[in-house]
Amino acid sequence: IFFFTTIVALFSACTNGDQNAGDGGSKTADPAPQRNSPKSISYSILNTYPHDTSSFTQGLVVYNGDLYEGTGEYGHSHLLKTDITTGKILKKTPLDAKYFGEGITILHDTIYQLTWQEKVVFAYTLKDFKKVKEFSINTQGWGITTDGKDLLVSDGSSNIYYYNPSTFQLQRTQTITENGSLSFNLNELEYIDGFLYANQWQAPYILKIEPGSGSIVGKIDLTNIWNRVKANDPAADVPNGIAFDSTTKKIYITGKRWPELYEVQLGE
Ligand code: DDQ
Ligand code: CA
Repeated sequence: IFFFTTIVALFSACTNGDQNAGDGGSKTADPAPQRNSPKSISYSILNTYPHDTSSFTQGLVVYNGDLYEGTGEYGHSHLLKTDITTGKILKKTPLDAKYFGEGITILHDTIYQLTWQEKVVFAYTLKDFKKVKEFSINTQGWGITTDGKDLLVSDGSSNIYYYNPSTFQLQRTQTITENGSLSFNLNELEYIDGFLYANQWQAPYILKIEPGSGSIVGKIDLTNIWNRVKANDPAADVPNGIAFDSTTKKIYITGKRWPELYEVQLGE
């Protein structure tokens, strides 16, 4: 029990302790959570591409056919543009060492990058990674994506925050539930065909969420691929990173310091 408690304490040092984190008051009433068990969603790997193992992947996006990645760790955080199939770095800019970079998303040729505990969000031009704006938010920053209108942000709690992209005014907060119970540790995000997908930190799952209700309707279990990655590369950390090419409809996944990026096809 002592060992277990110690491990739990170590883990929680990195989690968002404030699991019911408030957000400044504009929380909207959620509809009664649906009590439906999520379906298990299968996947198959269509292609495997190189991924830089120095990337502590915190955000992953495909935009105009290129891969964009936000990486974390103090002193190592970057914003990167890479060629999907070769993994070759096309553009790269560092964050100041006082920031731990987190999720990224791109809307209307503007790149948004969260920071973990610094509560700062950076906005850059797509073309030259020029920093054009800085916003501050009231919560930690973990994952971010867009539904084409708002920016959707996770903070490691069970909340998804909807922000206006030009002002970063909080529009609404949605709690995420699995079979009626709150689901925690929502991390890297991707909006795909009307559903929100989320890596769950330190779990092998990608959660498929119905954004309107916040209900988890499906789960992709990455246990097999994660075990294989870890067996070949002990430095590989948790699965993190989902990117969707809305033009080709291809889905890519990876993890923190994983040597590979996978193009996957989801089953029913
Ligand atoms: N997050 O991605 C889950 C939001 C943060 C992960 C942080 C794991 C590394 C911890 C390093 C500790 C430095 C204070
Ligand atoms: Ca993503």
